[in-house]
Amino acid sequence: MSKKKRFYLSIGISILTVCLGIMVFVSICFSAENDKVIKGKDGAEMVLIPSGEFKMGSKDQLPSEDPVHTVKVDAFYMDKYEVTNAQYKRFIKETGHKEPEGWYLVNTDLHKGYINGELHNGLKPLSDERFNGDNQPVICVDWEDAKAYAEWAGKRLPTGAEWEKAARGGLVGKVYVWGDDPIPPKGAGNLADMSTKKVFLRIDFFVGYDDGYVYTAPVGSFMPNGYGLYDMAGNVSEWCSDWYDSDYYTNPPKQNPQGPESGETRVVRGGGWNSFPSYARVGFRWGIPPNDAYDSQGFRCVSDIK
Ligand SMILES: [Ca+2]
Ligand SMILES: [Ca+2]
Repeated sequence: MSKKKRFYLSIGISILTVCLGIMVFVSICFSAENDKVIKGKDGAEMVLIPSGEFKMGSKDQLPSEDPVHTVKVDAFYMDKYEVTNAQYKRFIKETGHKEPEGWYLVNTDLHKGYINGELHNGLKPLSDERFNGDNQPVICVDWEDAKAYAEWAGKRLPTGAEWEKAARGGLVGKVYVWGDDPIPPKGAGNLADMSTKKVFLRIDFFVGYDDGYVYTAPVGSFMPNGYGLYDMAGNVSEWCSDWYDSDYYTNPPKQNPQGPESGETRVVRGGGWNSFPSYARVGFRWGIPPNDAYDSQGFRCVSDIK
């Protein structure tokens, strides 16, 4: 082979190698991009929440949120939206699981002031037109219902730490998922707002904010957070897997905390359509007995990286 031919051959091989390298790089990038969103067995879109440390808890709020501490959480997938009526109906159809039936505590401090002559005792969420749209979140599911759904879908409920990392969406030290502003920006979420106030006259609500929904809104109606998750503040509050202990943050595990070994109530996060504004704070956590069900209570699922 002449010197000239060898020269052109080596140029050709170099170009081919570079092209192959670019193709491999692009294909890796696309595959990583595709893996950021998957579909669960129940058809729900799930987004990748990356592994890493985050600051859990709130400063200058309630003792149960204090102290702010660093927690590392492994990567996981989380449902982009709260579980909907349509998804829950399919679960009922395929498993024979009982339909949710609502009831409402009227004489506790927690709910005092919410009632405007309207009791939700015996509410049938799947036939009540205020709540039964296919894309509205399922309500009145207790913790056992939520766990059973998650298992049917090949998923699980999030830990409190997973929920909070996901809800913060990469923001650090903020009071709400939208930032620190006590008046939520337009489209922040379905919260106890001026629309709710028109029906529930004594409700404690976000003054100066109107999202247009008295009850639950179709999931995904408002803006997503930094991880592409919807309704992490409001619409329905969400069950987590942990037992609740108000002192848990005094000595929490630094990596993938699972909550206390035992307890009487399970952790609930995020606040719902009728919650006190403080319940919508991203660091706020509280506990509800696992067999209680409310008209502002729902859930979403997570799954591990396979
Ligand atoms: Ca609202
Ligand atoms: Ca929610």
